[in-house]
Amino acid sequence: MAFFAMLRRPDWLEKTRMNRNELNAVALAMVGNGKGILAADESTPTIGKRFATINTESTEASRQRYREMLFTTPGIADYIGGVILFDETLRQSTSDGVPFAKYLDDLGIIPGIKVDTGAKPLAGFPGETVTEGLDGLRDRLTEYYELGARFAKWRAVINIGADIPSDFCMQANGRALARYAALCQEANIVPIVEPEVLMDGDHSIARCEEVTDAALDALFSALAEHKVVLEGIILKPNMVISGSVAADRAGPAEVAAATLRCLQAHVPANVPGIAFLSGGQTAEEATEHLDIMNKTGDLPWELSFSYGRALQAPALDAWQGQEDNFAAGQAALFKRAKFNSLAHAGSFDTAMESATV
Ligand code: 5MM
Repeated sequence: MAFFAMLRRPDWLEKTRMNRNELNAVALAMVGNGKGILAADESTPTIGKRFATINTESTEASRQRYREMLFTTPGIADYIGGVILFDETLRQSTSDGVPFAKYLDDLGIIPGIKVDTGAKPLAGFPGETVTEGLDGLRDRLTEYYELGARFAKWRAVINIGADIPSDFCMQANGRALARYAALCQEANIVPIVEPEVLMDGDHSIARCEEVTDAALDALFSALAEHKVVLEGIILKPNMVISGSVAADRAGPAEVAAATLRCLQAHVPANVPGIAFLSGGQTAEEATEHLDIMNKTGDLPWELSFSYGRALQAPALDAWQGQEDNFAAGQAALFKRAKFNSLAHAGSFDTAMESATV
């Protein structure tokens, strides 16, 4: 091969819009500088379930108003670097008519979009799922970029049970995540890759670690095969934690140690950021766990948060679907965002939970 032909990168990256430096800069803007991600991408059925807990009807208007409450929280941009939106929300605007994507971008918060179409039963593998949404994804990503999205999210769901997960399920989900991530990078969109090992069940923390190990192993093998540029992704994993109804649940120090052990074994140092999901932990637990991990220091990646429930549950509870509670809902979100930002820096103290913010 001629010398200059060897110097050229004859791979697909040359033929696409992808700019690896730009992807890396976006990823770091999402989770660097003590910032994290607000996962506000509940699909219509999921937000309906959340609203049902506060006896609030889920309509296009109530969903808009709730998301407006979250995004217009004064001071939120100090702690939140990215917001994951659902398709409907990306097309909505503030009450003043400013598209949410523009509103967020003007604040310095990067808008993102959930692009998977949900976890569906994996044929032939009872109790297991594979996430769908690859068909037509290239065209959807082009449209989402035009609407302002600069990152995307895809969530795979791995269930722990008596005989599950199977290796096949983890491989199938890893490959789907990798195909999604490659398509995102082609469209100059940072992919959040989320292989969620569910907390549901009575399994031990050791079992969660074993499964998370296997899920991350399958994921990073698939990402390599699909030539995904690791500098341009964000990993959104579960923490390694006991099952939600386990008899003897591991404490915060053990959760932090097991999670770091797992991540250090599987996540290459050139991944710019890891942003945890909260997965059913209380808001307080999710903050404390993140803080302990960051207090250990000397980690190769930004270790941040991409919480849905752990950021929103207190805000939803304070709001109760009532216009009079708009500011109270914002204050509740502000508190969680600030505390998680402190935890990102390893500067949180659980005593702050009872102090006024
Ligand atoms: C916010 O919830 C997200 C969307 O869920 P559905 O697709 O079920 O509507 C969800 O993917 C979320 O981004 C992650 O699971 C993290 O949220 P938690 O609540 O686990 O922090």
